[in-house]
Amino acid sequence: MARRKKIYEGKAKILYEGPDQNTVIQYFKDDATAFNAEKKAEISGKGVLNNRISAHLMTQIESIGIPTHFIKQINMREQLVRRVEIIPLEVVVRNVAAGSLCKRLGVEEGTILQRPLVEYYYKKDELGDPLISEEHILTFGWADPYELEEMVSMAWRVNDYLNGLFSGIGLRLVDFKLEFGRIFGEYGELYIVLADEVSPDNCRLWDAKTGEKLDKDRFRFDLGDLVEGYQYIAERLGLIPEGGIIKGGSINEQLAETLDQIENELSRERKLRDVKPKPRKA
Ligand code: AIR
Ligand code: ASP
Repeated sequence: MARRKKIYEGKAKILYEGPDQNTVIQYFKDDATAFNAEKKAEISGKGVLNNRISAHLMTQIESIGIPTHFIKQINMREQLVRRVEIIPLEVVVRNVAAGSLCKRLGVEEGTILQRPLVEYYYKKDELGDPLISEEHILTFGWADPYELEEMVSMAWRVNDYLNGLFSGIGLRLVDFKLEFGRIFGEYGELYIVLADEVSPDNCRLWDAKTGEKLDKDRFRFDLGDLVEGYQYIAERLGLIPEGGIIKGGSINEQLAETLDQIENELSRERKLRDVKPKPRKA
């Protein structure tokens, strides 16, 4: 552990060098931040739950043919991922109006959108991740037209897939944020893969029946215990038993590790898909 070289530390995760130059270890911290880190807290167990939920959702997404950076979960807090060059954009998909959309445009929270809305934000903490248009992305070269098309089509597919997955377990996928990365192949060919994490830190999830908010909005707006909401999501996904693995801030480590092992066995059988070269249009 001590010899590991830190590559980058973000608000919720740390990246360490992986066992080879094409991989990275992604460590999930317990830190929670909101409003560009104006609000901060350490929430015991958050990292463990996000690691687990994200590992599961990434594996599911990969299984429908969408390439991701995810390789495998290593332990309670860490996963092995492919080393990518992060595209400095946040791609947000919305099905129901909430959050900054309501604030910016005066739309009532809960309004069902006529069609999923895709938005882009420039990933730049100093500027508070501002909303941008396709024109900005192309003008400043943050992504080229091919990459943009690829990201949007992947975002739509992820949305369709996750909508079905969550509605099947009584949850409503309101919106979410994705990040993408570039991988360069042996011959300089380019692949765009889903990167970062897919977890309740980045998704708004409401209980379909009661409308209860189960995601990071609990922390942002003091709506209730964050771990309780995340555990509920993990329970519904079948990742942890009813009653959870975290009680009063302490984690049942033995149980968590056994569950990780089971999940890893399953994911070995699911066989991750190789990222196949996709020739760039000339
Ligand atoms: N998001 C955006 N920036 C950081 C995050 N996590 C996610 C939120 C929400 C969606 O993107 O978690 O699911 C839209 O956020 P907002 O604040 O623009 O309404
Ligand atoms: N995590 C981000 C921040 O600290 C945004 C958010 O999730 O609200 O600003």
